[in-house]
Amino acid sequence: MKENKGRWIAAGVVAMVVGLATSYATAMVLTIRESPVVAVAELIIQITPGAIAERLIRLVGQLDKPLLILGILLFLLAMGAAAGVLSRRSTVKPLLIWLVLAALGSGAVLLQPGANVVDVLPVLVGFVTWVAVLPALTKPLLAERHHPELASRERRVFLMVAGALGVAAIGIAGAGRVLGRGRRHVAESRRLLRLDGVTRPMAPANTSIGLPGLFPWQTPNDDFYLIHTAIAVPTIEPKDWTLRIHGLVDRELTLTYNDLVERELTESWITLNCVSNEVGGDLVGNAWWSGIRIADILAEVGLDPSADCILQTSEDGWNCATPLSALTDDRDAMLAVAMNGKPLPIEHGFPVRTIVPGLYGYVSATKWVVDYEVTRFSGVSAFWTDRGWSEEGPVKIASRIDVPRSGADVSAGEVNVGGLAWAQHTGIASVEVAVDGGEWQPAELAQTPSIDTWVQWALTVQLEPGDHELRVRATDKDGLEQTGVRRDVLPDGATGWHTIQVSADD
Ligand SMILES: Nc1nc2c(c(=O)[nH]1)N[C@H]1C(S)=C(S)[C@@H](COP(=O)(O)O)O[C@H]1N2
Ligand SMILES: [Mo]
Repeated sequence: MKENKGRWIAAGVVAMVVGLATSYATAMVLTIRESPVVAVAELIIQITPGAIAERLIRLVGQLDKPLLILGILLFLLAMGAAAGVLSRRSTVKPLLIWLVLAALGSGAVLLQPGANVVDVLPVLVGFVTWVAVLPALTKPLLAERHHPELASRERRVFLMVAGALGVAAIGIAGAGRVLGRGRRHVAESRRLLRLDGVTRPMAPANTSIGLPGLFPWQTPNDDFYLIHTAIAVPTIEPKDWTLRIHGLVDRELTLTYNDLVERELTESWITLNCVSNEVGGDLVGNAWWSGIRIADILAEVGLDPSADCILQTSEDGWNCATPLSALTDDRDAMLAVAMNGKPLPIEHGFPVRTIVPGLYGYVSATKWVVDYEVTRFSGVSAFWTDRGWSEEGPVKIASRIDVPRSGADVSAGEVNVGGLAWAQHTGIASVEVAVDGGEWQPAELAQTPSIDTWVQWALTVQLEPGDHELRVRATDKDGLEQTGVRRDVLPDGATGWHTIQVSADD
């Protein structure tokens, strides 16, 4: 029997279009990013060799990006058509097409600066749509194959389903655009925001120990680790933001964004840590923060002597309790409005977050913060402490080997070893490395502007040919030596020496 391929192609193309629409709508509503198709276009631009890209751009001028996206869309429609044709004989083969495309999309999304797992959701939604829609469309076509006598009825069913889905796709994409407009507008507000007094210094030169391959002392915003429970990142316009300070205070205060940024600004280098950072892990970053000292604001509202903490709440309902002592002593605990000289990135808490040197983020660094309740630890419960994490969260002393990487092959003889060490708000006094459990050898330390940042360290060790184990430990400025006892991140941060294996060749 001669079958009309056209409708199978149409089925695949419609499934593709509906999937692109749901994926686009998800990106608009849940994320602050463009659709995955744009991520793929950006990846292609990135990996296209410069000379070719230049020639192409000269050829098509300003149209390079729209043309690239059009090309990707045409390619996707062709893939949809192929999936439709393949579904005549197989249910697995079209699935493979969807899988490969979803993998490519996820890869492109995750390679974007500052990408988060949530940013993959649009790809996932598109994939599920493809998988669900294609069989719905091919069902009448299959029915027609088995019951030729019903052909004209099934043909009508097919046309109706395809038409309805096409219309739905337009509706979904349009609705996503409208719903997502508010979110996207915040990105624009942030871009246009000018913050008087926010400076953007270079990392002081003496903070670098000068060993190639080390992580930079200053972490760029795009590389800064991200931890939050919110699925859709809160998007708050500065003009709509307020912080209510209440509870055990003499005078309740509600600050607007302008009230806040009109105050005197404090700026400092502060390293932020996640309590979930494993030994040797990278959930830690160092930035130049600009904000308003919390201690000054608390002095204004007047604290009841019985209070011992502030229950901080963010716009998305996440909360944590922070000891008042850390908010009122001489450290630079601040309501931060800028990170590395730029308004806070949306994912990092725009427009205002708390930063407290020396405390893990889960007990202090509330992003999108909107409420401070001055209260007592005995009466509060907060997101992570309800889940078994410790009420107190001072950062533990830690050190990490970044060069060489664990498992690396190095040349025997003199080998440069280096990394980072931190003990925020106490400071690092010394770092030592031991080879194969031998004597601890002192490393050289770079400088730091304060005790609130990590420090780069390096030394040269002698390695005989063969396999070796390197470990590092630090000592803080109070004389506390980092313990070698291995402890899990739960309930109050990991301990233990970072230990790596290297192999030295002749
Ligand atoms: N609103 C909100 N703020 C939050 C969190 C969160 O889940 N929601 N996570 C905290 C944790 S556990 C850490 S380690 C830091 C991480 O900050 P970053 O994502 O800017 O690196 O934010 C803190 N602030
Ligand atoms: Mo964290």
